[in-house]
Amino acid sequence: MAEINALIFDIDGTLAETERAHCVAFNETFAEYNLDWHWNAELYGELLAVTGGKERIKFYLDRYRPDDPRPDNLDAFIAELHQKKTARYNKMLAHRPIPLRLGVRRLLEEARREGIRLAIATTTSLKNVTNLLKYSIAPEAVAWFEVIAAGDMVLAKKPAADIYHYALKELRLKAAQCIAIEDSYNGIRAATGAGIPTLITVSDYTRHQDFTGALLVLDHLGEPDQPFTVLAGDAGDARYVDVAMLRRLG
Ligand code: XBP
Ligand code: MG
Repeated sequence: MAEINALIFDIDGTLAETERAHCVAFNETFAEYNLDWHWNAELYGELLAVTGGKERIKFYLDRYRPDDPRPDNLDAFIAELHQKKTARYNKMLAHRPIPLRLGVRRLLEEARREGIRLAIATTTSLKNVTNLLKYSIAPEAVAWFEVIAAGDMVLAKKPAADIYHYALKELRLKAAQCIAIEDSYNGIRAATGAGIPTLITVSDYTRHQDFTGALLVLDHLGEPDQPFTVLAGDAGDARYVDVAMLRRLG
């Protein structure tokens, strides 16, 4: 049995299926600026290979619009677009909260009862995290998380391990004392790159990605009456992820 001191959660795709709302917010912002860019679901799936909204816009321009004229200060223009996108996305979180994925609330609440520390490691912007926690969990849920490592707090986003190194430093824990919960190839590369054992719950966009090195790959965390399906690894007799199961895995 491993002693687990902290659970470090990814946000997008792991806590909630947020990417559809991100995509809508990007497209509405492009329309507001009269840009003839439109990211359909298939293209967005490809663009998710690049984490971080600003980085994703830059990648899109380089890959799909190489001949478009560029404003003088492209980075500043992208930053402005991204700020508008973030504002739109946060309005959506408030007006129509995105439900947590199956088993997330139960596991968070159990971890809190058991004295296991909670942290976030994500590429998305800090405001997106705090508002998701506030509107989708509870007004006070931001305080449940001792460390929120997000967005531009590090230079290199996932799959770089920087955001997980940052979270470990803030938690003052070693990688082996934590478990990361992720949904994507970029996420597992980042977490395991920092040496953190990682559990995967696949999401809408990531089901067919490579999760080599995961402790376990599941369709979701499960509930007592809605067991998970194991996609890779050995979950023993467990039917849903709880603290006892994580201790056995870790
Ligand atoms: C999530 C992301 C984020 C969001 C957009 O990846 O890639 O970029 O799509 O957020 P992960 P911002 O779940 O691996 O952290 O626009 O705020 O960057
Ligand atoms: Mg994710």
